[in-house]
Amino acid sequence: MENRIKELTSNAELLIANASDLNAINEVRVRFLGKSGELTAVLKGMRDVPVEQKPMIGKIVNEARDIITAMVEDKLAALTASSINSKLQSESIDITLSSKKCKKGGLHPCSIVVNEILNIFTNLGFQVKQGPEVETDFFNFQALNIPLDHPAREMQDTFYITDDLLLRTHTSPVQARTMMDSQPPIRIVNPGKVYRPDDDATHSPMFQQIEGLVVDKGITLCDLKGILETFAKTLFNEKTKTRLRPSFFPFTEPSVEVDVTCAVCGGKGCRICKGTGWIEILGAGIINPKVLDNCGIDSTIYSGFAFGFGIERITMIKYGVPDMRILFDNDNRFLKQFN
Ligand code: 2U9
Repeated sequence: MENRIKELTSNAELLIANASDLNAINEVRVRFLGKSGELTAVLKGMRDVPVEQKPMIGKIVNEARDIITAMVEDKLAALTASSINSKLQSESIDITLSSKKCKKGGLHPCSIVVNEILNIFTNLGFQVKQGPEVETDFFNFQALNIPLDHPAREMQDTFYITDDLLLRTHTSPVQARTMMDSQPPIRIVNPGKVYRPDDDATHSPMFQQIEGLVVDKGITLCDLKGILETFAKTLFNEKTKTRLRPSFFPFTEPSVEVDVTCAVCGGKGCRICKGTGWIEILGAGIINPKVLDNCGIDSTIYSGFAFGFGIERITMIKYGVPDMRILFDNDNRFLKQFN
């Protein structure tokens, strides 16, 4: 019995030493220590050992089991460590490799212009307000004194959703809503998308506007001129001059169109300003008292001015873009010039 145990231990030692992977060492463990293993069989045979030899043989069997168990565990630990190491080596990432160059995005030129303009007006004390793009006939037309027979209300000039709902044709409804919600003093600018069924080199069915509105006691055309002069000098350059020409809008009276000296030629006349030295940038005027009354503001106490311009048009003037459609193509060769 004693010899059998010694032989078994040295067999196990040899097999453990030769086990080259986790599967092999597991097989050795099962072969000697498993339920039907060789050492387990010896342990089971203890019942046939004469009583006086049992303590001695029992001790040898237990020692053999402890030795084999320890050898299996050591080998298991060594094989696990070496398998982790080789995995770490084969799967290692070379962090010194330089990465692929990532192209940086940038703002669309119209967004650059919107941000610049909002910055100018917020520095002058205006608040930025936005509103819905789907509007009611009331806020888009009636409140603004645009009569039922006005051409802007025709099917071919407005995108109608129902008889009463439409895609707003200007951001003026946001101003009408603000006047209905609050009392003067009001100083707001309203950026946003507007929609009209036009599509050519200077018109797009969707374009962006910024409109502004000031309502308070004693507001005159001089306040409008002062604000717009400051605006034009900041947006273009300090030398920019401004002139007002008479015009007509149902929501303002008097109404004006505002020209600035051409930023490209400085007013001498060039291709951009068609030789005139002047470029029209926006429309404006003193708010028609009917509009103030329609929107719940007493026109006998308050007066105000309003102005509006198209962002794409300002962007084209500022950067000399010849065709509005270029602004909507999103051709990267064009866009990357701005970043
Ligand atoms: C209210 C009262 C008055 C806003 C105004 C203009 C003049 C104007 C056009 C310029 C080119 C629109 O982008 S464009 O097509 N806008 O000429 N807009 S005064 O007047 C208002 C607005 C709201 C309650």
